[in-house]
Amino acid sequence: MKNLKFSWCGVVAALSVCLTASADGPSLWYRKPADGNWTAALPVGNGRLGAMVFGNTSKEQLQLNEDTVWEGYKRDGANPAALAALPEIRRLLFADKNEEATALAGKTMMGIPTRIKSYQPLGDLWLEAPDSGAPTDYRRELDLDTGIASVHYKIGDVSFTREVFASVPDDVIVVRITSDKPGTINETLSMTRERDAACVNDPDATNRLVLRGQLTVEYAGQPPAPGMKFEAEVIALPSGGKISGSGGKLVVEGANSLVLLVAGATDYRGTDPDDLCRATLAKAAAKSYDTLLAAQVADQKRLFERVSLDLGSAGPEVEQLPTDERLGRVEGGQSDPGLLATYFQYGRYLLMGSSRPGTMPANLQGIWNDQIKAAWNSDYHLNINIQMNYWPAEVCNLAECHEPLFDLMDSLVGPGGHVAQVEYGCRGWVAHHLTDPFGFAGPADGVQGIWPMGAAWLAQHPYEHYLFSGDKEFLAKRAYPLMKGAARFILDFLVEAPPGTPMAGKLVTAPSHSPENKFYLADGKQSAFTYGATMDLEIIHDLLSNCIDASKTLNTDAAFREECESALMRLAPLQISKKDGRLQEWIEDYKDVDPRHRHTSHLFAVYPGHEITPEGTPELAEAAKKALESRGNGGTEWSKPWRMCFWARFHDGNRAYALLTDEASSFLYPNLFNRYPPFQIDGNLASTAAIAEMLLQSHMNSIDILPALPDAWPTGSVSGLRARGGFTVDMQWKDGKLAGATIRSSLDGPCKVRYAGKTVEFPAAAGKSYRLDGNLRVI
Ligand code: FUC
Repeated sequence: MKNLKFSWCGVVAALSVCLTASADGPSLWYRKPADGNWTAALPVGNGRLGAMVFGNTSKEQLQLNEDTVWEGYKRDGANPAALAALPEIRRLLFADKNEEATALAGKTMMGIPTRIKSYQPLGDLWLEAPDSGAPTDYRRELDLDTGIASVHYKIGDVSFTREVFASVPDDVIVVRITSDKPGTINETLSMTRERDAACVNDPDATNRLVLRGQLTVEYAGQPPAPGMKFEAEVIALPSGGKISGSGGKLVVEGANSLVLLVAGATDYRGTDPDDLCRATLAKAAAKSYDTLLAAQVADQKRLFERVSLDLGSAGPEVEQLPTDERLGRVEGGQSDPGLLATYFQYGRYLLMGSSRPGTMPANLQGIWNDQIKAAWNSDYHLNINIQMNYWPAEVCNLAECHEPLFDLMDSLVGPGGHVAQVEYGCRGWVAHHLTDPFGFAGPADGVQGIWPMGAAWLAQHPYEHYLFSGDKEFLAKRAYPLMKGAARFILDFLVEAPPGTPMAGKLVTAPSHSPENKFYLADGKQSAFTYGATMDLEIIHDLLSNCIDASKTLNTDAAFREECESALMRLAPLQISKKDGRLQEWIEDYKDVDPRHRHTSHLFAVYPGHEITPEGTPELAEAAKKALESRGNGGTEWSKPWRMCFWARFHDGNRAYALLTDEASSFLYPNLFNRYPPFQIDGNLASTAAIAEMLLQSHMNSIDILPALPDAWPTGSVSGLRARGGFTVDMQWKDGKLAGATIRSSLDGPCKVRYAGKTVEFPAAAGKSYRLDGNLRVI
């Protein structure tokens, strides 16, 4: 048996302690361990591999995730009974026979299987030190700027430091334990998983542990089938002392320091997970800790430091408090702009940690999940949640983190095309309200899942990616084909509302839902199933307009463009209620079952769309505002940031801020994860997007500076936000007024800037910066 080799450099290792001992940039920190509370543990992630670090001193837990550990196998879900039933379902819906339509659709249209399965944890890594007394001087921290979670404490007169990071460049989780007295590190390592895996010692290497397993897939009504094979491997690299291994454990005794490298993999992409883990670990183990650390820190800073935010301070005393105590103050109604700025940056950190080029997209919990059957399967929900996850990607200068979403879309084109044909007789590709990594594109989770707008909404994302970057090659090769396929489905799917209905002769969707809300029909019966829900019309307006613009930019597809134009002209118009002036959620003025429902789907056209704006469509904007008012300030952890975005688009920073304080005071766990409950990452990520939207907007062919600055942030600055058209914007403000802004352009083209009723326009050149004063004079 041999130990895997690891090169060590004490000098640079000492330097690394300095790097992480106390964070200069935004960080979360605590005076106590997470104590078994998963939502107090601190997340690290490289987009693919993640760990929740509990910070316990005698029995440390790293709860591990790998982003392809999912129960399931390839299935698109198409139901062959759907197509024959579709005309009758439509007829029933147009005749107000919603109950009968629901029953028939439930029998014929639901995906096979009718539900998807859960994303699951990889396992747990445990580090047990002999209990030699209570720790003192305890501090644990997550430095967002370096991505390092650290724990510092003393036992007696020995100081211990543990550092953990998930490296993108080396694709491993790295743990290092050091102390200030030689020979004091004693740890017993093991790995466990609730089911389907066992931990063994590697017969070829004394210092390697392997947690190996395979899932069983149990779709309802199907025989159990073998599922994903997965593996987590750890190698222990002590300096000094001795190491031994048996019974699925490694024992390190009397070491001066200890480095652990953790790899994780599945056979999702067809490669044996054991081969993947070994190859990754061999490469990482050939590097010194300081080389791994330096690569990690450089990579993290490269993305993270693109944006900085200062919203003011509650004073040095508050700034020095641990994160949970600051959260406690906010929960008690006190303001803390510094904590809100950290919360903003934490959203960027979480997106960086759960979505990097080549990984799966961020699911409902990013990549961090400790449950075998997670809430909503920790899946990809396409009727709001995954889109929210990506709202901060462009504006908050993390455009490359957007890429996994486009990969997911690519993977759905084939299965979604099959479902489009089999269920609807349409060309193009469709997705419904949720999906998984196995190409599931059919309706799931009951009739509310018959919402064939998933692809159409997703298609907004690659186009936005293009609008921010101006990358025409991306538009031609990736974005436009995805958009065109989604639009192709919609063009085939739209039907003329029949005579006798209020929109007779206009194009509508049928069947349709306004996610996941219900209304009363004239006969007093409730329904969620409908035709032509407002959100469908708004998504379609967005998609077809984007296709028209993109085809012009690319100078292609004149015939398809005309088809889009003609469908847009014939699309049923948005409706304002004659009863109360609200933008209607449904094509007919139905009464809501729950007027305070958590979804605000009919306001898609305000955000993330922009068909409705106070300047461009004042009447609709007024109606949308009334609809928003009547929805109230309640809702779930993700409802509020969406509402923040609406208020930002309505230029009401104080209303947006009120919701933000509500979110921070009532919907955060100690580790600042958003609390549904349980944890859902969409609220974190959408809050980050909403804060950005309060400071900068660019959906009106202009850069709108401080469009919704709340009174609570009179003085502050932000740098590095992105605006559509290839711009990066820095701004400073004082006493509630713009002090100055710098706009950097990466493209040649016109630049129009607006602030407080003033407008300036100038031709911008690629690579040039423009400095503006508080009156928008270019200086
Ligand atoms: C949507 C929401 C729920 C929840 C789920 C994951 O269906 O309506 O509130 O967030 O996604």
